[in-house]
Amino acid sequence: MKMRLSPSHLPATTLALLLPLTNAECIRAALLETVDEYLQGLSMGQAGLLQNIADDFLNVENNKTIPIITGIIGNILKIDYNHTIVDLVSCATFTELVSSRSEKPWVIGTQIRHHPVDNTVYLIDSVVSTTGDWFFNASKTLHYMQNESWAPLGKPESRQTLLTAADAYLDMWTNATAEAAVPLDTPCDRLEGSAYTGQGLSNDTCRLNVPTNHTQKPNSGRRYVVDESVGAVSVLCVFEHMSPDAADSHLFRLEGGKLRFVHTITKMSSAGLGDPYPPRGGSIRGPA
Ligand SMILES: *[C@@H]1O[C@H](CO)[C@@H](O)[C@H](O)[C@H]1NC(C)=O
Ligand SMILES: *[C@@H]1O[C@H](CO)[C@@H](O)[C@H](O)[C@H]1NC(C)=O
Ligand SMILES: *[C@@H]1O[C@H](CO)[C@@H](O)[C@H](O)[C@H]1NC(C)=O
Ligand SMILES: *[C@@H]1O[C@H](CO)[C@@H](O)[C@H](O)[C@H]1NC(C)=O
Ligand SMILES: *[C@@H]1O[C@H](CO)[C@@H](O)[C@H](O)[C@H]1NC(C)=O
Ligand SMILES: *[C@@H]1O[C@H](CO)[C@@H](O)[C@H](O)[C@H]1NC(C)=O
Ligand SMILES: CC(=O)N[C@H]1CO[C@H](CO)[C@@H](O)[C@@H]1O
Repeated sequence: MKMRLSPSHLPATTLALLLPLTNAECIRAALLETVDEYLQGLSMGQAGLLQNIADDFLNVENNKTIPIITGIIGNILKIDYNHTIVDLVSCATFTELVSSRSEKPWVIGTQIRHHPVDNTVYLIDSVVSTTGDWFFNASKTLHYMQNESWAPLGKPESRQTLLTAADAYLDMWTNATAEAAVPLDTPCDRLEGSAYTGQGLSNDTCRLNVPTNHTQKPNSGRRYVVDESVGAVSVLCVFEHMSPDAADSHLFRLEGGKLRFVHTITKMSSAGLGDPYPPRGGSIRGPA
């Protein structure tokens, strides 16, 4: 009788050696190469520059699954600013970019997800905003984004601290005690579309205009990208408390355990986009 080799037959020490290897095979350079190809593709209006695409690849824009060639990449963008964070646990990246000088102005937040081990791309998931969206003004957004430092921290933030802060922030619409759990102390600057809460002063606060009605709809379908080294966490979700529902991107930066920057990109009028998410089922939050 043959013995089946299942994990329960492996000694614990072997398992301990195998598990970290799974994450180690998520290769930073491969993730960044895809970001580069995506940005080049947007600059040239060509999806064909994307390599290493998985068989089960999907392109999601503003919460709707659409063929990539019918989406934003069909435009030619002059990119003024791009900024990427890297999640080596979930094998994913988040890139924010501003294109203020194209035929139409754009501010875009994109999460790109890769299969571990072979690093093929299975999901490009974007919030794409333009004129008419929440506080939209690309040149103003550009001005503020360029003024901030998102450089690596001396001491990385823990994954759990980042996820807890992001969730507490996004829970403020439904939970009266969530605000107290967000490390919102000064200085903190929120760039909401192009609206800036501060003036670059040490007393800037992100408490400005936070929700006071805690019985609204939750911000659901949260998808996370976490980069401990720069203290950043990206969350894409649906703002169901807006009418109609809106596709939303929040990017948070913590310094010393406290919220320093918040960027939001909110696509108005994405009503009727009903494609199932997440397409692969289950949570894509990754291990805390
Ligand atoms: C993205 O930003 C980097 C600097 O952070 C720059 O070197 C690169 O050229 C930019 N890419 C595009 C397509 O604009
Ligand atoms: C964007 O903001 C800038 C600076 O406040 C302003 O000069 C410009 O007119 C605005 N653009 C649009 C399209 O509203
Ligand atoms: C509300 O937020 C607080 C602080 O984060 C948390 O402890 C509590 O569990 C939350 N309540 C619900 C119902 O999620
Ligand atoms: C921050 O300080 C400036 C200058 O002292 C003041 O004008 C401003 O009102 C203060 N802002 C807040 C949010 O307290
Ligand atoms: C709070 O939001 C809920 C859901 O949208 C709404 O029914 C309620 O009237 C709001 N309460 C206040 C005080 O605005
Ligand atoms: C976004 O996708 C979720 C998950 O499938 C769906 O429940 C929701 O209705 C969609 N939201 C919008 C605004 O289309
Ligand atoms: C990183 C950066 O450029 N920060 C600047 C943003 O603007 C304030 C106020 O003008 C400056 O003090 C910062 O140095």
